[in-house]
Amino acid sequence: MESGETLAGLGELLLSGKIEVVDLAGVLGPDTPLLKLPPELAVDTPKIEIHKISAYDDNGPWWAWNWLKVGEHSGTHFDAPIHWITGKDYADGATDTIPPKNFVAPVNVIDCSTESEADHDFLLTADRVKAWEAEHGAIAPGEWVVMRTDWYKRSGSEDEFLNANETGPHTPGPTAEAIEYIISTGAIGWGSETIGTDAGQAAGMEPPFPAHNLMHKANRYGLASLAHLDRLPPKGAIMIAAPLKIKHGTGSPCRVLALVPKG
Ligand code: 23J
Ligand code: MN
Repeated sequence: MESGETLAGLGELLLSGKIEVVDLAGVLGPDTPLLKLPPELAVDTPKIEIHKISAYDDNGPWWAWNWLKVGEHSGTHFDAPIHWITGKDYADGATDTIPPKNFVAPVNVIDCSTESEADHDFLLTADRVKAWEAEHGAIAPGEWVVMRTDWYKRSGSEDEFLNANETGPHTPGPTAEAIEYIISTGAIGWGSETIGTDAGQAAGMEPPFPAHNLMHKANRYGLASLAHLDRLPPKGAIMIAAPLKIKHGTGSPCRVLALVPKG
């Protein structure tokens, strides 16, 4: 393929709508659901605040602008390798040091929506990932793998989204073996529609929080609280997920986009 011609063709397909830009982000604001950790273990990320500086008024007569209070791991967001202790020493593992070529990559979408509706603690296994590959094609090095659960449909209510009871949060996610297998394919990252990349009950897994522990140990990335994965094909979309270039940042809210062939 001649790259200049291919890119010009992409431009035409985008302008004509034959390639659609799908928004995979949720709204970032005071009502965005946030992770709640056991108080004996950890301090939580603070509630998001949007503060007005001016809105065409005495504080700025011709302009409107705000300032934000927002944790790195809020809403639809990117997990960098240094987020976890297992990835802390990667020089190219922070939001400001990850090679930008890794922010644009093909995405594999594993549909677990039926299972996740029937079982809120549904776990994606390595065998299930291999069965998906047998049906749709192999996961290639440098690609993303994301788990479609339709969980984003609950994001209007923090209680429904976190789905916690006296036994903790109940949300779908991957097993440690599934993550190990995904790493072995050379995939660049793992994404989910839930509050984090791990299942609700992942604190009790071995290792605890395997998506975080193992992916970041392998210098791979995470995406959490993705939306609208039901609008993507199993294969064939390109995902753009670029975190803010926060100095030594561990993650960042992210406007994740997908380029999807139409028709
Ligand atoms: C900190 C501690 C545990 C978890 C998380 C953060 C996340 O899910 C996150 O947003 O990276 S599970
Ligand atoms: Mn995170």
